[in-house]
Amino acid sequence: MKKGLLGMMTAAAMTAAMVLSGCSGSQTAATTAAPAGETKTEAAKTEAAKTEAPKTEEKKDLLVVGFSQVGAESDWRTANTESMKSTFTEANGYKLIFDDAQQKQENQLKAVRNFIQQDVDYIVIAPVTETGWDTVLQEAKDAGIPVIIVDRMIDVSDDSLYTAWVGSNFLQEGYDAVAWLGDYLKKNNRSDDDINIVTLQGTIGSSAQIGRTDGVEEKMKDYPKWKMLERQTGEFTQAKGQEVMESFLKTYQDIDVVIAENDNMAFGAIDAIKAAGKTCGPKGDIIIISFDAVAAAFDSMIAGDMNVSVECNPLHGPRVAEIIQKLEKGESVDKIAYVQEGVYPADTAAQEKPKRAY
Ligand code: GYE
Repeated sequence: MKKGLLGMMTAAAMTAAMVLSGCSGSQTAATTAAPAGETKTEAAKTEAAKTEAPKTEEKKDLLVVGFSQVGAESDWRTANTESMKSTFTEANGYKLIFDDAQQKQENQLKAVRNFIQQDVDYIVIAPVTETGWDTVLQEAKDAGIPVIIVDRMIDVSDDSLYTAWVGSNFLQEGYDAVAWLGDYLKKNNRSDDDINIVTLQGTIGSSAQIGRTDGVEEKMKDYPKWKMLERQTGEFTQAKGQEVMESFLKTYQDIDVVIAENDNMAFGAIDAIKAAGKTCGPKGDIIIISFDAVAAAFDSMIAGDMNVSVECNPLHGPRVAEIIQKLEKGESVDKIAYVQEGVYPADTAAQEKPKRAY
């Protein structure tokens, strides 16, 4: 762990220093600056580090990042974890302390407090839910440790409790799903039909659930013939998605569309539909709309089971690293940064699949 002058400052002095420097919370900005009188070129420095610096010195220079991850509930999450782990490596100048919260916010709060105790350089959180963060983030702020939020958002009373957020526009994803369905029904001359929809929601209270549910609900108002029969959470997992879909199929005889708020729940729903002797996908009875667009969703579309997946990009490792590097240099960073995403219908799947990175 790197400690310098700033690491010894009191929290109040630290806040004052950050305000004065216009830096949005880098604890270590000053500690990485070259000492006065340093004249070596970058290349010479690298060379010197290779030959002269003892191993322990190199270790000392690593930026310590504590990352509290949601869990391992989906393919998206696996890709996200992989992106973070392959970015925050010792070779790249980091020591990553990774914590899997197993989808429980209480575990995240413990992890963050642990990071504070270990006096890490940065805390990165992929939050399970939006609310409940004020107290622990105040503790991080008091300790002078910058917090970066990734993927889902947080809802805090004071925005200065985190330095930056990067992730997806989940509301837009919900809008995109409705726009796709409207077009699809039109192309299939079903615009005047009554359309019955069920939704498998993600973890209740997570931004990905809130945005996708609200986005669909808002835009559905333009389609008076569409009816949302029921929404229930499948916790973003395949097993729970299957279980909830089984119960939907028992309750409702005439489901036209399933909206699964992630691919893994859609896979579970597809299994349930097949087990009930029904069909789905472009040639089947039930339309499957999903979110994430992970590799397995493309396989499902190619197999003819899924109709569309609205992209949600999990490759946040390099994005978070870029934020940290800017903070290290004392540069300002965007408080909120959305990632650009697309919509992948089944008829594009075979062509797109080879280009996918996750
Ligand atoms: O859609 C889902 C994962 O927060 C965007 O979490 C993420 C969501 C993603 O479990 O598959």
